[in-house]
Amino acid sequence: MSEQKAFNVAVVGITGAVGQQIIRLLEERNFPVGELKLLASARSAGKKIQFKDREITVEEATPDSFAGVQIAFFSAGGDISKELVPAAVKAGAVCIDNTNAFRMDPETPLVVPEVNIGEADKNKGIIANPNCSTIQMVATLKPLYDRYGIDKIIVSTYQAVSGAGARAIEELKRQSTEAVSGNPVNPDILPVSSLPVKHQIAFNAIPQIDKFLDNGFTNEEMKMIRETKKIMGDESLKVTATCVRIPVYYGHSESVYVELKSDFDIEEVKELLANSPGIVLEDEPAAQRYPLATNAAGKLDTFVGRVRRDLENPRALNLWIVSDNLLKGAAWNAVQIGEYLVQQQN
Ligand code: NAP
Ligand code: 3JN
Repeated sequence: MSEQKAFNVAVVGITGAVGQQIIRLLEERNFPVGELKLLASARSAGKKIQFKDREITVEEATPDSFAGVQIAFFSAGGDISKELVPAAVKAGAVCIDNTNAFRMDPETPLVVPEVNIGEADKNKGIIANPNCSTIQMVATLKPLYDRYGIDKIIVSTYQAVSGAGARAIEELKRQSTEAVSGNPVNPDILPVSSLPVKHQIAFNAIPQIDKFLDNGFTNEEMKMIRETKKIMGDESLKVTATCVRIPVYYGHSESVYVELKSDFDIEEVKELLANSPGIVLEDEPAAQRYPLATNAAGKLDTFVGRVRRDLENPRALNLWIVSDNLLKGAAWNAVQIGEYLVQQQN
């Protein structure tokens, strides 16, 4: 970003997988940071973190942490957001919240910049960042929604372990070594839920992300269903989801079947996707070129390929969508919203 008025910024959850990406992006994007508060739990208080030429000491996040803060990024879990976001708003900050705490609150905009950045203008101090799996799907489907209308979406996800935090990344490393060396594999973290039952993630696929709800869907699946409707501003949209954890470190992949409301030309669909902001079309079956988590990791864009008309329903498409879950799925979407706020005030 070019030189602009500086903003006092706080990052809550700075020591986590998402918080680390947020600070890296603030640095790389030359976000106009004035004072910077780096906050985490009491366990991390006193740790030193480098931001550009400053060495900043991590402080425990408390309701008193936000005096003078103008923009606060939250990624320390829903309970911390429920407790501290209201205090930050009271202190005058606009909070960009990566958690589930306020996403479905009718007063809180749920924003994916490529889809509905204008909603951010309606904020009353909180802007919610959607779930990672939702973000990459709606960012890709929005141009199709605008051009053809969408009736139904059926999505199956293949989600990286980093979506479950820094400890889940370590778990996959440890289990992979245990399995390859022929030792017993000891599951400890996944699936994340309050039950003590854990499953092996190395060389496996776990069809559960987050806890089960009474309707048989998991919380992650219900987030995708509800958030997609809210972001698209269309409660009539039919959405169903199956969310699966796979042994990949970074990058969520999604197989998406989408029924459009009008006829389409498949080449026009590809052109539309290729020309959409934040979307990269990678679709050359003859060259075996399509999106891969290993290629998407570390990138800000969302990648789409395997674009093909359904054989049974001529108004339906099948797509393969991949993005870095910690970047576009969390930190980058949040920093993009931050950049928009900065732009609006300059
Ligand atoms: P993580 O790697 O486990 O990091 C958790 C962070 O929260 C750490 O900085 C931790 O600080 C901090 N924290 C924990 N308890 C705290 C407390 N009592 N007070 C203040 N800070 C506390 O998890 P992550 O992957 O970064 O995810 C963090 C949160 O971001 C998730 O819970 C979720 O709500 C959100 N998230 C959103 C998406 C998305 O799809 N948009 C994706 C992933 C995560 P310590 O190091 O001091 O414990
Ligand atoms: O597991 C994943 O791949 C994504 C996880 C996201 C997540 C993890 C813990 C809490 C969320 C989220 O952003 O939906 C939350 C939350 O809702 O706060």
